[in-house]
Amino acid sequence: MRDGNGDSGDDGNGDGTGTGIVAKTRPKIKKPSLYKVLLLNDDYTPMEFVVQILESLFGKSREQAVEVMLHVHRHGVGICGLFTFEVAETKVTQVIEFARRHQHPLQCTMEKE
Ligand code: TYC
Repeated sequence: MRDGNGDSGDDGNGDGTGTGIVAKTRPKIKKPSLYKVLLLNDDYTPMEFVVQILESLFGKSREQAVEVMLHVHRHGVGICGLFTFEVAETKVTQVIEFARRHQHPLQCTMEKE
C-alpha cells in the first residue's frame, strides 16, 4: 500500500523478483512534487508593480501581496506560492516576461519544495 494503489503488493510474477505484471484494480496515484516560486529583490522594480504581479498572477489579496512584496524587499527573496512543476515554470516565465515588457529587471525562479 506504500505505492498508493491499494493492492496487496504481489508483483504477479510469483518469483518475488518484482518483474511481473498485475492487472491493478485502481490506477496508481502518486502525489506530484511541489515547487516554490520565488521572487527576488532588486533596486529598480517599483513596489506597486510587484504588488500588481502578486495579485494578478498569484491570486493574492492586496494585503497579502503587500506583505510578500515587503518580505522580498527586506530579505532579498520570498515565496509567491507552491505549484506543480509545469504550473511553477509557467508562473516564472509569466513574471519575467511581464517585467521585461515593462522594462523592469524583476527576477523570479523556482525551487523544489
Ligand atoms: N526593492 C524594490 C524597491 O525598493 C521593490 C521590490 C520588491 C523589487 C520586491 C522587487 O521582488 C521585488 N523599489
